[in-house]
Amino acid sequence: AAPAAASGATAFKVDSPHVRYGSDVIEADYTYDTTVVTRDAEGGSLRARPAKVGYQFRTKTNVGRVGLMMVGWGGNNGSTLTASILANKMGISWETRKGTQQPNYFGSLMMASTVKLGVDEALKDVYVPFNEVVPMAHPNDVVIGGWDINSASIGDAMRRAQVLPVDLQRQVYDELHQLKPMPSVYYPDFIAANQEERADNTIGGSKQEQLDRLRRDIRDFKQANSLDRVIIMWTANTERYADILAGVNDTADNLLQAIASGHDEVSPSTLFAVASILEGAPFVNGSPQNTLVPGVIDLAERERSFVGGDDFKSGQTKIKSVLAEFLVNAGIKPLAITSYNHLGNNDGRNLSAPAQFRSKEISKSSVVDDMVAANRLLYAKGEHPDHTIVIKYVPSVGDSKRAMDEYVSEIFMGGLNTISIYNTCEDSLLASPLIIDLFMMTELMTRVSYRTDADSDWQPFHSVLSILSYMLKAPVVPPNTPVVNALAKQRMAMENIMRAFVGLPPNNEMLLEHRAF
Ligand code: NAI
Ligand code: DG6
Repeated sequence: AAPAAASGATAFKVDSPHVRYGSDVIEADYTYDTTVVTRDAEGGSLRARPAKVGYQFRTKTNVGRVGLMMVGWGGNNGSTLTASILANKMGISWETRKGTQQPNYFGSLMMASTVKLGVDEALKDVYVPFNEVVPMAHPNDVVIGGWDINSASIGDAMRRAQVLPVDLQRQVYDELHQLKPMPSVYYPDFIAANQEERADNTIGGSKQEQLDRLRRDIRDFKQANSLDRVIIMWTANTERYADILAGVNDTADNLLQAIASGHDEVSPSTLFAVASILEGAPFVNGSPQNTLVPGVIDLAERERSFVGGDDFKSGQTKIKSVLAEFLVNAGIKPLAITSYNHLGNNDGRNLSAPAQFRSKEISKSSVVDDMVAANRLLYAKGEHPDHTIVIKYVPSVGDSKRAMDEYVSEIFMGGLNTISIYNTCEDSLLASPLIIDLFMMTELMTRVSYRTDADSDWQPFHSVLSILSYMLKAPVVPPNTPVVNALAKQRMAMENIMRAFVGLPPNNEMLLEHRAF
């Protein structure tokens, strides 16, 4: 494979009077074309009006030195990702039964997929790496750190995870053994009781003192590694849902007060989100629980800091967000989606407790809602297919998750169509590249600002990064904005917004140059 580009490389320059390359910024004038629909009267006819909005985008091109701090660093995802980045960075290959295996970034949208740039003089498509449309951080250059309630070094955590091949583990162990997670916040009530024996690396004190400590950890990590910015990623155990309580976690001020008074309903993950926001560090929640309570969103908006979530969308749900869209958009009516999982890693163990399972059940269930709601020809208002989620803990399969899905749909003239899927895969090898994509996309958004014709001040995108939706099972979006679950739409949004940053029109599949000439 071609050598990976270093941080900040772009594959092309845009030749346009609307795009300006400065010494450290790219500025682009952009016209956003939309269609505004109005209704004449109740039940009356629709009118569609093409509309244009003028935007300017400014992207800082100097990526600088960037850090990734993972909460739950010693877990399967955290240790697998750290070992894999080291292998990529050092070009470490390993022996398998089939021969020598080279490291790669397969499974990362940014690192291993391409986007169509345009057509050349011979009308042939030209593709470029996704991460070279605009300057992006490169995972090989990122400084990694983090927290875990378990004190194992990342080398020992990698061995415990039993995910990567032994010959690779052997080569990276010594370096990873030097890496020790910082102590973290442990409230036994939020994760399964079966995790208690892991908790030998915890922070004491009051909630306020813990918050102050996490903030200091972030600042110290930045300073010790001379970092320009750091992204915080929750890849720790799934927590139970926090109750949303008026006066506690419903507004920024109430949440800060609840922390100061040590209220029980503030979860560890919410404490990390608050610490990140107050330090101006973007925070992404890779687990399903409701870390981003209203008070967190309010605080992020107030501090103009970024948050994203929830729950890495790695396997079964990713397929669901493709298949459900295909079926509904083909005019086929899913009646029942039944999804079974079993897995034997520590995540599966934690999810064997009812309250933690419930968090995962919620995030896995919401994924077809927007597709169903978009088709009133198939579904009456409020109608929904049966959707059942089952997860079982089977220790012997380890990280090799099994996922079984059955889709029963109504087809032409009352017929039934049943699709069954059986998927086997190392869970952490699916999730680790998602962490890279979330990190890269979030980092990019810290360097982008925009203004519109109506507003002359440069400003960042909204604090809630819905652009991360592709990588997340239950995307959190800005208040009162639509959730998009369909995978193709989520990818298209990322691709076309990044094209807009360099003044290029959105990609579409009209192919008029081949159909109307
Ligand atoms: P894991 O159980 O191997 O790792 C979680 C780590 O978090 C453990 O080392 C644990 O000691 C630590 N931890 C727990 N509470 C903590 C706290 N308050 N502060 C710091 N560390 C804490 O789990 P794994 O497989 O790495 O997954 C991590 C999370 O990602 C889980 O919530 C899982 O549901 C979620 N996820 C995983 C996916 C996958 O495919 N692997 C996909 C989607 C989500
Ligand atoms: C069992 O469902 C364990 C979970 O952590 C999943 O592996 C994870 O949520 C990935 O789910 P999905 O549906 O994206 O494969």
